[in-house]
Amino acid sequence: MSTHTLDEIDTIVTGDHVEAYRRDGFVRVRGLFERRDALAWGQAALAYARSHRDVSGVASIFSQHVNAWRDDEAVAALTRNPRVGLAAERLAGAPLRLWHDQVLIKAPRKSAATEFHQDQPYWPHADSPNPISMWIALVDVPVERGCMTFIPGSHRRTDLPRQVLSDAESLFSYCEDLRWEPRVTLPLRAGDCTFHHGRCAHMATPNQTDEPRVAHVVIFMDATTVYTGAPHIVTDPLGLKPGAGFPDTVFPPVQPVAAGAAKEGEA
Ligand SMILES: O=C(O)CCC(=O)C(=O)O
Repeated sequence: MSTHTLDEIDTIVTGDHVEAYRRDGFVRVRGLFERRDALAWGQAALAYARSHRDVSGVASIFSQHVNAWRDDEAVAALTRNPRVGLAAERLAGAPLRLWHDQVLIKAPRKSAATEFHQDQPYWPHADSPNPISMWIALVDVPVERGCMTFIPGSHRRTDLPRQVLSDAESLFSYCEDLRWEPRVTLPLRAGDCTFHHGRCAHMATPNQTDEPRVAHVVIFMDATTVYTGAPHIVTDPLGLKPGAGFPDTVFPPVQPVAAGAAKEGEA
């Protein structure tokens, strides 16, 4: 895999990125991974998706494979890559733990838009003010293939109920003001990524091309997040107690690593 060291996180995820993320609730980071590595992970993600059940319930929008890192070594090498957690913590400015990962594929030509929504209302989390998702392009993702669009500043709307990502009106029915805010659409090359806060409203365009859109999303929550007991595909089988923290085995904390202490592949 690539030759970047962890020292380079501070040069890849710059102070400007941190400022933009905290102001807008999202940011694009170019070249977090080498293109050839991202494309190889794309092949691994497609192979994983072919042999595992789609849990999305919205196959016309995307297929979704949750917690792939737990049973696929190649996917785990991306989800658990030290650069991913370090970049997320640098942007969030708080200690984090993994919530889950997901392979999201929009099928060629026949996928619909993922409509505007915030993520956090879907999750059984309390006391988690800094949730952050890394959405990494494992193929080139121009606008025509299903890249992400964000509403700057919408992460401050922490009062909204769960919105339906198959309904273009859902978010705006709860918050008409957001309809009139600017929208920022961010095409990505393979190896680029966007980070977004769990309350930042976002959508993704349909895939109108002949190639699948392959994205890998790694989602973090505050290390101190508490389980609410609300239903969720990730926590339902685990028998967690409402009010308890999340166990490290399934939701590992981002490991603090001293600058220069580890190189790629050594974590
Ligand atoms: O990739 C998509 O279509 C939507 C992704 C999304 O909603 C997310 O990562 O939170």
